[in-house]
Amino acid sequence: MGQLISKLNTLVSGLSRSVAANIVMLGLDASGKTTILYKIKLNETVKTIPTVGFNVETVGPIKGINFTVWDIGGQEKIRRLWQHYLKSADGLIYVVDSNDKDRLCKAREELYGILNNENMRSVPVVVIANKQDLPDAMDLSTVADGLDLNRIKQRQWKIQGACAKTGDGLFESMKAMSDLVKSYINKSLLEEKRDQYK
Ligand code: G3D
Ligand code: MG
Repeated sequence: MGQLISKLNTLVSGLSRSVAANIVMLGLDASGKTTILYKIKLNETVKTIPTVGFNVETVGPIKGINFTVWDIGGQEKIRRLWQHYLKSADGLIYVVDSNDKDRLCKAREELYGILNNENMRSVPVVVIANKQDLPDAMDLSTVADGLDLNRIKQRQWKIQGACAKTGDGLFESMKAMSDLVKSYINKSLLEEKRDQYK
């Protein structure tokens, strides 16, 4: 028993130094995923073209964690390919265009389609309510209600408002993801180890 606890402690203290995590960033087309990725990576607002496959970048926005962020195209015809990227996900960033009231319902359907995927088990989610700069943007509680976030029970989630063009709210989004992912990875590894020692 003592040996088990000391091994678990080593594991946890190792993890608290630095974590590498696979983050999948999804959301309907034009919600702002690619703009977010390159704002974090380069701190530049890039001219985007609709992403057909995926963009992938390793970013270290928060000390102690490196994210490999998969920004996957959101157009209807390629949405069914999303699941291939979910297998190794440690966290989901789900981007919503807060100005697109007409498709909030569609965004909700797609979100639960992803969360119900068997590979997503209890992976944590950060919802970025993007485009808060636009005058008619829905506020956070309207987006949260529209996505029915309170029905999410067996995973941790957070919603954060942002404007990808200026970068407002992106640090906070990454910080939230980093906190949730660290606790998710620690918990998964501890459970794995516990099973081994049973
Ligand atoms: P996607 O990768 O999710 O498909 P993009 O989305 O990053 O390609 O962005 C789609 C459009 O939304 C782009 O405009 C982009 O500039 C714009 N956009 C992204 N984030 C914001 C934001 O926070 N505020 C505003 N006002 N616009 C944003 P274009 O005109 O190039 O199609
Ligand atoms: Mg894109």
